[in-house]
Amino acid sequence: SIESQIPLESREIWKKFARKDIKTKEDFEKDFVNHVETSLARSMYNCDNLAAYQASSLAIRDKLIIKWNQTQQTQTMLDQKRVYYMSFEFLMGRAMDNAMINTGLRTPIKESVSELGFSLEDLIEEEPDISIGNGGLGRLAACYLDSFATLNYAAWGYGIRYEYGIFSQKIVNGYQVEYPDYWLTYSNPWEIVRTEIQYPVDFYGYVEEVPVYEGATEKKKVWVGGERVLALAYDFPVPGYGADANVNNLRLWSARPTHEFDFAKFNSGEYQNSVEAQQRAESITAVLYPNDNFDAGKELRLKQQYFWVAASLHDIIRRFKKSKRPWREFPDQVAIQLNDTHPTLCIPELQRVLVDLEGLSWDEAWKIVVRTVGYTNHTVMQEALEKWPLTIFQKLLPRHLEIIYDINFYFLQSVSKKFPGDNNLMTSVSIIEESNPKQVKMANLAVIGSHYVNGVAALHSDLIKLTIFKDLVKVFGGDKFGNVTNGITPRRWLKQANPKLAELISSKLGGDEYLSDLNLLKNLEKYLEDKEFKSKWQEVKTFNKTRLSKLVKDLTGYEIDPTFLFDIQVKRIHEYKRQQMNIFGVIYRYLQLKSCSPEERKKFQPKVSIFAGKAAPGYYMAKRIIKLINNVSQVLNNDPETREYLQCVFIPDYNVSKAEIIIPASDISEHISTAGTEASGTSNMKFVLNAGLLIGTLDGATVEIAREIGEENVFLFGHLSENVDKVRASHLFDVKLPSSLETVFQAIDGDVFGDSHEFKPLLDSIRHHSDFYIVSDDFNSYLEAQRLIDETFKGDHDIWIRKCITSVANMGFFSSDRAVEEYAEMIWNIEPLSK
Ligand code: F58
Repeated sequence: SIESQIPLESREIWKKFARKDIKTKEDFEKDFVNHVETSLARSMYNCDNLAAYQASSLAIRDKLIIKWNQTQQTQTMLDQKRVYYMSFEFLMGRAMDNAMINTGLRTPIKESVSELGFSLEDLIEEEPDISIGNGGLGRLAACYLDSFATLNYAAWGYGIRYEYGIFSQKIVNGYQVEYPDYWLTYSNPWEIVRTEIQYPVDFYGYVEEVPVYEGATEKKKVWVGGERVLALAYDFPVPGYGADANVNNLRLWSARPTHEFDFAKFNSGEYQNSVEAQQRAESITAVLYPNDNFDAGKELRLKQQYFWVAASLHDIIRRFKKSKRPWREFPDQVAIQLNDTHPTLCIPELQRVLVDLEGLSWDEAWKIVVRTVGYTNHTVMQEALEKWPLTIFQKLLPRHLEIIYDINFYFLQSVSKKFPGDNNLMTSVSIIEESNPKQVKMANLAVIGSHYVNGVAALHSDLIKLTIFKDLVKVFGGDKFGNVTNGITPRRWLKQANPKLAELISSKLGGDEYLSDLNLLKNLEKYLEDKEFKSKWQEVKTFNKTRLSKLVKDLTGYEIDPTFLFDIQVKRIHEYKRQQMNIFGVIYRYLQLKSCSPEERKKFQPKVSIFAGKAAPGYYMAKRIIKLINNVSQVLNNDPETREYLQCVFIPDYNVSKAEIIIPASDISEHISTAGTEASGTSNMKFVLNAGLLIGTLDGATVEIAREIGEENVFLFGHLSENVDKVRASHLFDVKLPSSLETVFQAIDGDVFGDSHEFKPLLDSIRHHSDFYIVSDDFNSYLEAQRLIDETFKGDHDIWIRKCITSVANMGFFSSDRAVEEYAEMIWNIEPLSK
């Protein structure tokens, strides 16, 4: 039973007035009006769309909170193992539509909202995205939360409540300009501040030796922090899918000044300074670092990481202690999953708490740490691996550095026993890099301090064993390393993003069950010969393309034609993702069109190339790519000779809610990274699930998509990952451009797309600086795949539609439900709670 301070005789009143769930339209309307009048202090005379969105959200949130309380009580009562998913980023997108869909209330609320004088679609548009993530990694975390709740796992997310999420992007004269994303402007109805949950977090200071107990001669080390801030908890309810589903928790930490006031300073007349120092605390959680697949190694970032890790562990340990179990049972009650290396400080922090504060022996503590922690890797790229200069570490976290040294010492001792004299191996597996300056290699620490390491797609998981963790595999054996292929939630990425397709599928499969059992999609194959079904399928695609055309018109002013082939590449802009190759392909097509007669032009499949994505503000090449795309758009869309056949647009400020409109509109989407560089990709899954086909390299999860839906349904091209090194080496000193690419470069050099100086670095990185991403080697094969797409799309359209239906039917594997179940069984050893 759960402890309560309410005396038994008082509990009847509590029960009598317990808040009732929203069941009917009337329940919702009553709550809505209540919130307008009291929570928002407005009335029917001044309730605008924003207020109506807020009142609706509050009403729905109330419902979630009731369920949230029940879920948490049940989980506490059952006292089963819990999972804590530690992610530095959660790219949640909008909450309201998702909450209505997951609770099954969308239809009645839509009616209620309309009876109350509003349109639900308008209200949804009032909600800002929760964009506290960069890209794939953060969105993956959001999909997993949806699956945890849907599948009834006792699993929480822990993260940071950044006040500024990923910057918002504007395009000015073709250039990216960044603006702050202050998403809390109108308060946030989806969060609940937990003023009762605040923990102190220390930084800096020094390490001291003190007696193990008062008067003892034996000494132990303790950390005396030099600066203290408070971590304040904000909770976000995460509803599972289904009328009776759980509501889980996402807990985000916000930094606050302590209440301790520096009276010494105050008395010496430095009131202002004293207050200012306190205020600086809040800067810790002010802003999300906008780098994607790149490590900038900044002190404030390490501060963010420790702040979040310390607060979360404190919270986890407090909950564990309530059960009064012995420490050795900690790993039976707690699983901590590190979403990349960002929360790796969990390892030395837990060791510190157990040894320094709780008095466990080093070995006892270390066993507990390793059994508790699991680590997911999301990249093989060197420049993205986190390393911290020792100097920064030493200053900010002096005791943790000592602990890391000790972990390393014991680890290397065991390595040298097993592999005596192998100094190269020791250097490679060591947590400390003996470079100048010396650095802490977080990935090595994460592997050494966890019981299992996984990659995020089959190819990627194989690659990490052969590359970055090759030597650690020698030490630990291959069984410590495995794969969990990423997945996406069909609730958001089918039902919410593509209601028309979801409805059509439901009509054939006899209900919505497939949304929580995605393998049921397989039954769609029965309708491959069903003419009416196929024509409806086409109608849905046209509807979605029209919907996107409207968005494009609103955001860019360009009018695109829904009868064109929509070719889409949306993701962070990065050289390894090769948006440059895509735009070179567009230019090649344009030059072809220009050079042929009006009659010949008619043979071309009309097509629009659509791009969107943000470049890290300091990533020069990525910004040049954006500029080139915009300049090409301007030329193409204004060329009366060719614009009936080829257009190009760059949609600004790509985010989750725009993705929900863009993805369902694709005929083809591009996943064309240099083989071996994209760990998984998840938009590839979203596009196929939304009835679009892929053009792609055999990289990341695209390999498995091809396996599941059939290679004949994917337009594959390019060198294989196992050959990339060889290909690279072959042009280390001299890159030979194929004539196709030569023609493209000539046009750019000839200022056809504006001042060529702006693009010189981009072209030079290929023709003069050894073309690391092997664009020159893959270009012709890419063009050939594009040609095949045109031919297939222009040909018998029935074949195209059958490919799409077959693809959707075989996407069951890519549900995040499957992925989360694999984690639960293989890594966390937990079962779903019975309802
Ligand atoms: C992405 N990583 C991978 N990192 O690039 C992508 O292939 C994969 O599908 C996805 O993870 C999910 O597994 C990624 O998004 C980041 O954004 C980090 C953010 C923090 C700084 C370092 C990069």
